[in-house]
Amino acid sequence: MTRVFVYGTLKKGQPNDSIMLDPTIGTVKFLARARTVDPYPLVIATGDNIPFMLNKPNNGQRVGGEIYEVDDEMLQFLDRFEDCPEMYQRTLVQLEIEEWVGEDEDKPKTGDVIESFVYTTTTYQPEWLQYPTYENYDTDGDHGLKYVCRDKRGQDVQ
Ligand code: PCA
Repeated sequence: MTRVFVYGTLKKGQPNDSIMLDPTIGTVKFLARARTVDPYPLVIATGDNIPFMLNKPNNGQRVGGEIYEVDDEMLQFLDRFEDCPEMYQRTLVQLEIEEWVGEDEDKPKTGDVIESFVYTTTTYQPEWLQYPTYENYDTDGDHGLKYVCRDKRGQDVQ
């Protein structure tokens, strides 16, 4: 099992959350809500309004999200879904626990720091560094940049 921190469309209530809830893909356990220890720029970019956490720590804001434990099947699915390593790279990040909901015996406490994988990118356009940054991604936020869901042939599906 592997820990993955999600901060974008995979979070609960966001456009791709059904992936994390689909038992036919793999096994997933929701562990905690958390926030990155270091600030990172979380921007919304491309014509499809895709959220990206840029791999440029100490810029932007501390990013909020959810930590899951996933099996190898789900991890492989997520790597393909996130077009890793071309579009995103799966890197390690330090996270401060806000609320642990997992059942573990010696479960971390609020304020503890743990490490997890996260999909960040280094392959961004330089101008993305000028874009507004967000603490908590929401496709329906005031920014008006709603995520565009497309299938593999580029057709809008919503
Ligand atoms: N999906 C991944 C990375 C950005 C995105 O939309 C996530 O939710 O963490």
